[in-house]
Amino acid sequence: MPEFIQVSVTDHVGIVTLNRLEVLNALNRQMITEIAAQLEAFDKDPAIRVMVINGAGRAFAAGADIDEMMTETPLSMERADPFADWDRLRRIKKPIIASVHGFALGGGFELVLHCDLIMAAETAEFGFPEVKLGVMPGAGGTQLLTRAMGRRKALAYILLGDTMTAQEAAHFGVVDRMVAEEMLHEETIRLARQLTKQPPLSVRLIKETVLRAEDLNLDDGLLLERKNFYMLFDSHDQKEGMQAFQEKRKPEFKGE
Ligand code: CO8
Repeated sequence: MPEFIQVSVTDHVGIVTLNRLEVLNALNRQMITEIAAQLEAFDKDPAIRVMVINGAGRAFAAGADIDEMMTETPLSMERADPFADWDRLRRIKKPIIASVHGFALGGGFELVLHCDLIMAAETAEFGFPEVKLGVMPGAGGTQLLTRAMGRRKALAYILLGDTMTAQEAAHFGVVDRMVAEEMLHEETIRLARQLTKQPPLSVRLIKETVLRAEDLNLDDGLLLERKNFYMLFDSHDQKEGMQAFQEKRKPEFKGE
């Protein structure tokens, strides 16, 4: 049984809730291991089509656990390899929605940036305060924020350690949707349900192809897109989707 997260399932949506209320869901190593293991389990489960990560209490997550981190040395981290679990997050094939209220700082913001869609309450605050602790982001913040908002704006936020409001994050395209806090859960589930109705194989291959677009040159990216496009013509859902169009009815996708 996981100690620092809660797990629930509703209508093909797997939900991971960060749950260390006394430290604003600060992420210790075990918690990241628990998150990675649960997302992998959802990824393998054919009944789950979309995942959500949210936070219990008054924050999403106020960063990595500073108490746990403060006695680390380069060698202790090299041996324990705390980022191996973060690498597992990047290999999840189904879409993940971050549903954020309150603080999403440091490692908490990095967890958000590992997700595919970001839904934010108006109260959400994002930032990388690591510079104020004499360190810097370490779980992908420099790379992922730069890809999300561009080099200059990302650099200013990370150098100064300033907090970004939900409104600013929405304006810069870092979050996809902003809603009133009292509507956050409902709107997140509504978005997740919308995704569960899409053909699952298309959804997985779209995620793979779009994520690779950031790393591949155009020729290789187009080649990957074409191969994945071809592959879908071997699926039930392609036949069903196109047949339903001709018969003027709603398709019933099976993920096959
Ligand atoms: N780690 C440990 N404890 C924390 C953390 C944290 N990141 N954030 C908050 N807490 C604890 C506080 O110490 C406090 O505990 P206590 O009640 O025992 O004093 C409790 O949570 C509540 O916090 P506050 O009383 O401070 O609440 P406020 O509303 O006054 O302030 C803030 C909220 C502004 C979020 C404030 O708590 C804060 O500044 N927190 C630290 C934020 C921060 O610096 N985050 C970055 C951490 S470094 C990081 O994330 C590096 C990631 C690299 C990847 C690592 C992978 C291994």
